Amino acid sequence: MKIKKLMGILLILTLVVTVFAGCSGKEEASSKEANWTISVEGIGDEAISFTDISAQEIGTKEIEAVMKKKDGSEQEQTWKGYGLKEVLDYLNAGEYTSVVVEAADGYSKELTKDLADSEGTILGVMVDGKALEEDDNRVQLVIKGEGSNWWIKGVAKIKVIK
Ligand SMILES: Nc1nc2c(c(=O)[nH]1)N[C@H]1C(S)=C(S)[C@@H](COP(=O)(O)O)O[C@H]1N2
Ligand SMILES: [Mo]
Repeated sequence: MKIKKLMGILLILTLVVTVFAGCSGKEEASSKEANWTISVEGIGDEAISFTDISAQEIGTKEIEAVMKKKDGSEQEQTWKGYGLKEVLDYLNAGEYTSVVVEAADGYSKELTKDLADSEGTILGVMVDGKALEEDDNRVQLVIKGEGSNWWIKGVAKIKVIK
C-alpha cells in the first residue's frame, strides 16, 4: 500500500516536471526567430546584432514626415519606428561624432551627430499604419526634413564613428 502511494506521487511529480520543461522550451523557441537584423559596428570590439526582438525593449515613436521625391512631388506620411538616438543609447554607444547607415545593396549615408540624434530620425518599420514587409526592406531610415535620398531602404548595417 505504502509503496503504491509513493510511486503514485513520484509519477505525478514526473508528469508535472515534464509539462513545465516542455512549456518553457516551446516559449524559448518561438521567441528566437528575428524578422530583421541590423549589424551595429563601432561599439566595443565585436559587431552587435540588433533585431526586432531587442527593439521591443525600446518604445516606438511616431512622426509625421514629408517624403520629397526627386520629381519634386511631396507626400506626407506617418511613420512609426525606433528613434536612432534611442537605439544607440540602448546599445550603450557612448560618445560618437557621426553614424553611417548602410543598406543591404550598399547604399549608405553618413549622418552628423546632430542629424543622428534628431527627434525626427528614426528606423521606420511602419508607414501609414502598414508594416514594411518586403524581404529586402523591413526597416527604413526616415529623416524628417531631409529629402528621400536620405531615406535608406533596407537598413542592414549601422557604423558608429567615435
Ligand atoms: N537601399 C537603398 N535606399 C535608397 C536608395 C538606394 O539606392 N538604395 N536610393 C535613395 C534615393 S537617392 C532616393 S531618391 C529614394 C528613392 O525612393 P523611391 O524609389 O521610393 O522613389 O530612395 C533612397 N533610398
Ligand atoms: Mo535619389
